[in-house]
Amino acid sequence: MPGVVPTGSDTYLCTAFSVPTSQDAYIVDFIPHASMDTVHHMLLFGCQTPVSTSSYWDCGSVQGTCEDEASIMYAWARNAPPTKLPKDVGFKVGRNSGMSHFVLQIHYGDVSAFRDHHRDCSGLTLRMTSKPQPFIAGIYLLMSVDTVILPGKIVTNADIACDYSSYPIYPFAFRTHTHHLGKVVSGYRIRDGKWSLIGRQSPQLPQAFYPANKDVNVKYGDTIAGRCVFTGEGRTSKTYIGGTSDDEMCNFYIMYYMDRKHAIPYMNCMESGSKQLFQLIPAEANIPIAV
Ligand code: IYT
Ligand code: CU
Ligand code: CU
Repeated sequence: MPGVVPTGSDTYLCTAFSVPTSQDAYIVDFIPHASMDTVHHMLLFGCQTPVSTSSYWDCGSVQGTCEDEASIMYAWARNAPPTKLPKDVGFKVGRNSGMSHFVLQIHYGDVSAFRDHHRDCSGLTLRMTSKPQPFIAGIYLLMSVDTVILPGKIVTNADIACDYSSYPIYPFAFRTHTHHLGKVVSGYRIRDGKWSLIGRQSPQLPQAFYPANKDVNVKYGDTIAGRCVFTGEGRTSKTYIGGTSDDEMCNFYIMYYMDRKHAIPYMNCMESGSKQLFQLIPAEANIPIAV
């Protein structure tokens, strides 16, 4: 951040910068620099066109990061260990890969530490190389687009599932995201009818990328599925998917690597899957995680 002074608690500020080369480049490491007393979380997005050309801007409202589709590449959250990319794995960036800019979003939580009006320069160092990496990192996003949570209803599941029909991916980290009503979010691979856990976490814990279950790869013919468990307790009206903190979201992000020969850096799944399929989801997916 270019020396910012957030003005109130829960301010979201964004800053953009362009990939400093015209050739392909690979991010092989992320080194966070964040003041623990003020920064609640940081997200790094890659895209072609940031929404602003200012040195920084307020990006608190819905998706105030990029004009085109933004892809998340890194998440840092207070009190969570930072994610490391495996050896020989890099995120491909640069003009050719549709990723000519980075947008860093910082959520400043408690701003009482700014009473002295000091300027904040929290951010990330990206370690990059022009050397092609054997494996390319990518993100598979499962998201619900149509969940409605009824007021007072104790349990509402948001189910998402898609058939996977590409080259093998090797998940190594996952991230969950909901707003206040999410209790647990789980992601699975289904192969020959058998459900294998990729990751499961409470979205009320810091929303960083956590290590995924290493033994679970995903290949052609598999199904990828996810479930978010919500509660409507404490609400007096219906809750829909949306951008404000009174709305909800159901996201399960899988960070994977793929052979560079046929790498696809971003994929997503927005289908709700069949009721029949989800009858076989392991019981753990319904068990809230205490926070
Ligand atoms: C409606 C919804 O679920 N939005 C999510 C997922 C999402 C992320 C990106 C949707 C789009 C994106 O381009 I990147 I379209 C969402 O907004 N998630 C938030 C962040 O904005 C990334 C999160 O913290 O996961
Ligand atoms: Cu935050
Ligand atoms: Cu959200």
